[in-house]
Amino acid sequence: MPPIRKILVANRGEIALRIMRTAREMGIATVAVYSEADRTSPHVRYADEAVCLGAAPSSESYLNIDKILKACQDLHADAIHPGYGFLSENAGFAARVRNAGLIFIGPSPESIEIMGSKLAAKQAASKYNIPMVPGTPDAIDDRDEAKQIARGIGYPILIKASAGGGGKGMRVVENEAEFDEQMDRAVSEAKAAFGDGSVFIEKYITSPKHIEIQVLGDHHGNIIHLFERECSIQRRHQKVVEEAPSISITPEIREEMGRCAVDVARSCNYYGAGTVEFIMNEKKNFYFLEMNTRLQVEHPVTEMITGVDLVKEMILIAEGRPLAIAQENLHIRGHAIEVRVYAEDAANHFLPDIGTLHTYVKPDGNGVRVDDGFEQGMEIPIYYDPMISKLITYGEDRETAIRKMTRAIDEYQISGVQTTLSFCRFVMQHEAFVNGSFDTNFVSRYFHPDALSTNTGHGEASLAAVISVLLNNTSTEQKPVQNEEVAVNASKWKARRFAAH
Ligand code: MV4
Repeated sequence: MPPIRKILVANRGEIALRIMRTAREMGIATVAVYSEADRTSPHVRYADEAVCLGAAPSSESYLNIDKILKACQDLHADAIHPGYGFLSENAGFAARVRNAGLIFIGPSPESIEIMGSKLAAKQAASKYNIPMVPGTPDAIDDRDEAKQIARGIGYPILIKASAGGGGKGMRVVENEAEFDEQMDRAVSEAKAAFGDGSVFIEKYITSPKHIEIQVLGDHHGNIIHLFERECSIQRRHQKVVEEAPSISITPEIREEMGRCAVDVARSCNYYGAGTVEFIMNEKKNFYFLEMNTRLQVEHPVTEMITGVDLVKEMILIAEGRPLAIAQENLHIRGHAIEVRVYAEDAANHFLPDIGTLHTYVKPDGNGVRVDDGFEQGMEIPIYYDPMISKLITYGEDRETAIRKMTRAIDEYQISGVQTTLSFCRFVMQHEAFVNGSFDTNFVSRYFHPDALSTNTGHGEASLAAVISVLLNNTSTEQKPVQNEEVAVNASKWKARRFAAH
C-alpha cells in the first residue's frame, strides 16, 4: 500500500482534532468534515481543508456515507479515519471505503462484522484458550432448553443481546420464575434497538471490575498488546474515569490477560487498533466479554504510560507497514488517569445540559493533558454526545496522578453549562477509589448528589480531603443510593432537543 498523503477525518470535536494533530506531525494533509452546527468548531479551522456535509442531525452529516465518500473524491483524500462512534464500527462503511479505492484507517470489514456480534466473537475466540463466562454458545431458540442450561449455571444469570452494546437488551434474571418475563423484555428491546432479537445467557458476575486491553495488529499477522485500562467507574454504561495501569491486577494476570487479548485479535485476523474487554470477579478470575474495533475515547491513558502515539500507529498500519514495536520493548511507566467532562448536571440525575461556554479556561502544567474540541464562547450543540473534554493527568505513580487530577479539576474553569467536574472530584476523593476497592457498582453504591462539594474555590478543602484519604485516616463512605429515580421535570435540554428534530 502506498504512503498516505491526505486523510479525511470523518468525525468531530476532540477526536477529530486529536487525529489531525498526529497527521500533521507525520506530514499528512487533513480534511475536516462538519455539519452546519459545527461551522465554527476548532476541528474545522485546524484542518487544511474542510467540507460541510449538511444539516446538524448526524444522519445528514457525520453518518452520511455518500456525502463523506464524495468529499474524499472531490478533495483527493486517499484515506479516512473514522474516530470513535459515528461510522467507526460500521462494517458496511469500511467496505465501501475499500471499494472506492480508499484506505480505511481501521480494521477490515470482516473483523468489524465478527466482533460486532457477541456470539460470533465468542465463537471465534473459542478457537483459543480464552476464559469466557459460562453460558449458551448460540442464540436461544428453545426456552426450556435455555432454562435447563440456566439451572446448570446457577442463578442469577444475565440475558444479553448478541448485537448489543452499552447495556441495551441486557437483563438480569434472579430465579427461574422471572425467566420468561425477562426473556420477553430482552428480545423486544434487542429487536427495537438493533433489529436483531438474538439473545444468549451467561452467568451473572455481580460485582465485576471492567478491565480492557489495548491491542495493535498489522497486515503481516503481528499483534501486540499495550497493557490494560481500568474502566470500572462508569454510570449506566457511560465511562466516567479510566486509568492505566489497573491497581487490581498482578504482573502475572497482566501477562495472561494480554496473551488472551492478542489471541482474541488473532481469532479474527485483526489489524489496526482495537480493545479487548474483560470483566474480573472478586477472586480475580477474568473473562473475555467483547472486542471494540475502534480507537477508544480513553486511549490517551495508554499513550501516557507507554509513550506510544496510537493514532500514528494506526496510520502506519493502514499504510501496510509492519509494526515497529516489539512486545518485549513495551513497558509501563508511571500512571495516568482520565476523567470525562460532560455537559451534564451531576446534581440532577446527570441530565444533559446545554448552553454557551461563557467561561472556558483549561488547566495546564506538569503532567496535565486536555483533549477537547470547544473554545470559550462556543455553544454545546444538542445534536451530539455532550462530552466537552477529556482531562488526563500523568504522574510517576497513582497517588501523584490522583493529586494532579484533583489540582487540575480545581483549576478548570467552566461556566455557562453544568459539568461533571464536581462529580469527578468526588471520585478522586473517595476512599474506595483511592484504595482501589471499587467495582462497576461504584457510582450507584456511593454517589448521591449531596456528596458534591459546593466548593468552587481553589481547592484547599478538596486537597485536604484527598490528602487525608491518602493518609488513610478518614472515612468518606457515603450512603448507598437505593434507586435512581427518573427525573420527572422535562429538562431544557430535552425540550430543545425534541424541538430540533
Ligand atoms: C456482564 C456483567 C456481569 N456478568 N456479563 C455491560 C455492558 C456489556 N459490555 C457487558 N456488560 C456486563 N456484562 C456478565 N456475565 C456485567 C456487565 C456490566 C458492566 C460491564 C463492564 C463495565 C460496566 C458494566 C456495568 C454494569 C454491568
